[in-house]
Amino acid sequence: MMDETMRWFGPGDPVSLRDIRQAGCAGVVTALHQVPVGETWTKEDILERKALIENEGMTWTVVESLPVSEDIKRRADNYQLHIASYRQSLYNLGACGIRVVTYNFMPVLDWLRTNTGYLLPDGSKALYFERLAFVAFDLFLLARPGAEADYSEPEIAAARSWFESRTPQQRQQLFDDALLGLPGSDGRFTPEEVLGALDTYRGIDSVQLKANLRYFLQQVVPAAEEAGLVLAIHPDDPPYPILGLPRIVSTEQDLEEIVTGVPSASNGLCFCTGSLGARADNDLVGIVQRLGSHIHFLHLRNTKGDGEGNFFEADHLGGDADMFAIVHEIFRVMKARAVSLPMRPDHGHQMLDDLGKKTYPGYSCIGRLKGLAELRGLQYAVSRFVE
Ligand code: DNO
Repeated sequence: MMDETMRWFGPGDPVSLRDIRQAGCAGVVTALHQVPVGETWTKEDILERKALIENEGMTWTVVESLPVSEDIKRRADNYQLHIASYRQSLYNLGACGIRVVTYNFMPVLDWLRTNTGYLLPDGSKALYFERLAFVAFDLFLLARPGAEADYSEPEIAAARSWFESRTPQQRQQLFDDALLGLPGSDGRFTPEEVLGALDTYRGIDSVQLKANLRYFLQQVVPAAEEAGLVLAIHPDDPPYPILGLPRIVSTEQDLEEIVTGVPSASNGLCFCTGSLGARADNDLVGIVQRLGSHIHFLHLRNTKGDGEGNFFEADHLGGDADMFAIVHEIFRVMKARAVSLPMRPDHGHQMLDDLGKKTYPGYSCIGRLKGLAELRGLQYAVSRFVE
């Protein structure tokens, strides 16, 4: 069976470890969000977090994320210092018994949605990416210099009328949702901060960013090997360039280049069906078939797109991804490798009692519990007949 886990944002998370335990999880996915990016995670801090989890009868199965600093991604300023810290954090995590570390290499912003409270017909709420809202955000709220060049004339006109039909509150909501801080922090970016950060990527195209990722991996993969743990890179979300920034972990080819570029059992992938699945040209089942030996962590969720760049987060077994076929293929991989891969139900709808609670967008308890229960049923069924 897959190893069922849930993400926990630490002691400040309104979802408690007890909740996660009651959802039936044996494992927890968490990070030391309080440590500034670029600094070392000490053994003391790691052990303290580990003890909290173990006291609730679970294990700390995966670190998500050990964040990669912007300096490292740009290979500038303090990148060497940050890489040294990263290596040390890996040694410390390994010494404390952690075996899987997830990270991403998305410049400036992690995942991005234009609406974190998209109302579904039954009154529950989902995360939504609306193309026109995003274009309007880029052109009229962020007012990114040169942004017009990224869109066609009809698209700009449509975004303008979309924007003009919004109330000031709706515009503010779009702004807040799109610039939501990185997961695990309450911080929100200001437009000036974002524009300033975007500016630091001037001259860094996808070729350069790929070279920077490769350099980073050459530096940290040997440390991961020595520490006895595996790295799992998370794909871009959404999986294409945004705000003029390159994104290089979006397609099967990107994933393949990453694992073959620095070959090592410790240089692996986090297979996120929701992120990769937002691109119709990503063959999710095929990716598991062809790259399954490199997958160390699974994020299972589903998106529903309309073919025009808009998508919302659907039920875990609904949406565009064939979750049955994916889970079936994952079971084949686990059997061939004789491993149990950690998985978490990624995101969930805000529903029932959670509608009145403030939780991290996508990370309310009940929606994830529902997703996990559905995925659990699916995996029980699949495990009976996988050959
Ligand atoms: C979104 C998450 C991502 C993921 C990071 C990994 O909900 O899946 O934020 O944690 O990209 O580094």
